[in-house]
Amino acid sequence: MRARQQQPVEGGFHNVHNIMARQFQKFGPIYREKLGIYESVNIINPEDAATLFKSEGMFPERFTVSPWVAYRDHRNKSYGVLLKNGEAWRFDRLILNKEVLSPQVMDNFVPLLNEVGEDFVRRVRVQIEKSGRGKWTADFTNELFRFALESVCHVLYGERLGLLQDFVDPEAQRFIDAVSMMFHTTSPMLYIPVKLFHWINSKTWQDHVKAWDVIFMQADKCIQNVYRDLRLQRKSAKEYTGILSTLLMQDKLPIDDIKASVTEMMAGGVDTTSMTLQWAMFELARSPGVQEQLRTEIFAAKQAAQGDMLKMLKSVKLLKAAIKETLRLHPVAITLQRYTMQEMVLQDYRIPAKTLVQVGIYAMGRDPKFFVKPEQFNPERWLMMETKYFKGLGFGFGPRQCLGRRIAELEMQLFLIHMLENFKIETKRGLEIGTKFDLILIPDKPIYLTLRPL
Ligand code: HEM
Ligand code: 2DC
Repeated sequence: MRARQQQPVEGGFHNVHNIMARQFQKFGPIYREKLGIYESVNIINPEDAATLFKSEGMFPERFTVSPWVAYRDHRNKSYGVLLKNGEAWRFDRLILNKEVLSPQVMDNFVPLLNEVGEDFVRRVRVQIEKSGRGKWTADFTNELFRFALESVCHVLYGERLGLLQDFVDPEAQRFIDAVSMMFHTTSPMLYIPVKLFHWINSKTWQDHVKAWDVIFMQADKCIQNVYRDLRLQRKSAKEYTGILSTLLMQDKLPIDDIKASVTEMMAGGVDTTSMTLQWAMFELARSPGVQEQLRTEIFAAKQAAQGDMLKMLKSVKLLKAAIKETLRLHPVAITLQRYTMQEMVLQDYRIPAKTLVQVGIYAMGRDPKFFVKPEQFNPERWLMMETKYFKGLGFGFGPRQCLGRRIAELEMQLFLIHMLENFKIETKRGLEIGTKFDLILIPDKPIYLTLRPL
């Protein structure tokens, strides 16, 4: 009997998030763990996360995903901010922050991302029309990959790839598949010296290299296009022409460093927002009441803003809370990690300097100690909660937090605004979807959703 019954917490690699949640139940809010050749101290309390992040200093370092570094060394490519550390990281990061994360540039992104959101709605309408059944039922994974890549490329390059049309450039689809393959082949090599895989020339390492090769080749094509247009002065100096061309014109960063970070952003912008949006739609389909509340808020905000999208975005509090709530239950990253800079005390334990500490944000988000009725999808909790102190950590924290955070947030807000304005999102009742660790956390089976015009 045991062999047939799938135990809720078992089965190694793809299940590390549940294993970690169980360890916290077993050992309490702090425990030590050996991960292959690495050791880490794992914590779950928001207060401990606060202690950790408040002492992180000017050059925070997270766990190094060594296969990603190994690929760049193998091909002799520069590291972007994702993989740099110390002074070199900070130098690049401060320049990038200005163009990617600062509030001043958000206004430039809104029209670009809005256009992509509107095109997605148009595409859904066409599909509904084609179906002849007044609705569209599908696994939206690839549709959302295309939406996310189209979005991030529009802000990076100031250009459309046309991924929401019927005919999609096979090269763009190859890029999308390569990013998923890159994540998928990372996890088996995560805690083992990559050199081992290298030496035995394992299939995993080969596939990993092939995936990054496709990613870098495609990104390079996009970058060259923008570079050429800039030299030929094809674009007027007035309009906003995207992150890359701004960085190129500034000439503060060497071109290889610009390329490295832009490639990381292009790759980092696909599976992250798309999976989060898929989870958000799934949760909204399961909570029609919440879905209707959001719709009401959106219609009211639209009325008040009179077509001014920037203004509208300022008054959709519940929608923003819904995205936070989605990331609480379905974070992209299972943990946040930092190497301690100085010695510190967590839960009465003395943690030496240079220790790898992981904040289990997946486990935290599902623990009743920190969230009342954690299993419930309840965006309002973020508007009422007595303390949100170090609980909303989906994008990380501090100077090393997600560089794409503001792009991701805007992209997801605009997507959901347009979708909820136009369609009802439905799913089969009682459908349970689990989570799978594939370096990032993703659904463990396809999610079928139905979109129906309002
Ligand atoms: C880093 C989450 C979307 C680019 C991170 C980190 C997290 C994260 C947790 C680590 C932060 C830390 O250690 O404190 C997410 C989530 C996303 C998302 C939940 C969407 C829902 C994006 C997008 C881009 C991006 C759209 C590209 C535009 C990056 C980069 C880093 C990073 C470059 C490394 C930054 C550094 O080391 O300085 N992300 N991310 N992410 N993310 Fe995102
Ligand atoms: C994976 O134990 C599990 O945003 C490890 O857009 C610890 C770890 C370290 C770094 C994390 C990684 C985990 C998950 C994926 C993250 C990554 C930092 C950035 C990356 C969270 C939790 C991600 C997805 C970036 C990826 C950009 C890349 C495609 C160029």
